[in-house]
Amino acid sequence: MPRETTPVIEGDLNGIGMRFGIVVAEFNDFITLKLLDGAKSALLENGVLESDITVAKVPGSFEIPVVADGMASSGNHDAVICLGAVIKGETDHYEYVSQGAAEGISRVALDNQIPVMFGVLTTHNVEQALDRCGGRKGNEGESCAISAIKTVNVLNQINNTG
Ligand code: INI
Repeated sequence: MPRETTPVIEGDLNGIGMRFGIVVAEFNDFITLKLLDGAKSALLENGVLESDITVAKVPGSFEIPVVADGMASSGNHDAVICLGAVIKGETDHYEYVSQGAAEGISRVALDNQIPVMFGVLTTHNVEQALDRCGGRKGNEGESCAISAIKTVNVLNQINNTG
């Protein structure tokens, strides 16, 4: 008797025809603009058209979820990529901003049923953030863009639209 194979859905790295929203925080923009460069380059390298990328700037990471929700609910984007840099200071502010951003972003994804990527660095110091926006540890913006394309392709297969 022939063995059945288990169907596995895998998202490939083909972004042709996809539309993306990017929300980027201006706070710590010496980091976040590098995340934005990384995200845009990865989208363009994988077939996304420049005209299919919309960038929205917000003051800080705490404001990312509400604008990501606006983008996600507009129906104009296949996925939203959220970029920010929360760097630990001397007060508890860091905890509230990073928690608000993380919880808000995950809620936006589930409420709208589209991928909303968490590209908000939460680090103890500037050096750790620099390492992750094109330094020794790669570029989190680029990683998010790649993950976004793959996740859209997984969802498209599940919904049979891809
Ligand atoms: N916003 C950031 O994106 N990163 C930070 O490190 C940060 N710190 O440390 O304060 C930060 N604060 C601003 C915050 O996101 C809001 O813009 C502000 O609280 C107004 O809602």
